[in-house]
Amino acid sequence: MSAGPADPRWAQLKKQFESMDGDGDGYITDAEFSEHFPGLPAEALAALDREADADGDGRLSFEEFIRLTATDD
Ligand SMILES: [Ca+2]
Ligand SMILES: [Ca+2]
Repeated sequence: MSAGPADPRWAQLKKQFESMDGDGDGYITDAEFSEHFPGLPAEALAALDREADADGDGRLSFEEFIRLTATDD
């Protein structure tokens, strides 16, 4: 599936993404992730990175974020 602006979850995800993107550059870095989820262990963060960072640039774009949170329903 692909989420887009027509998807009611899209606005919700966008809001969530922006709240995590501390410096507003459109990418979520490890540092921003751990700032948002202080209790998240480093290995969980690394696993998340491996799964979510599709282009391997070490940060999460909104597109990758959507892919990460997208479910098959
Ligand atoms: Ca950022
Ligand atoms: Ca990336």
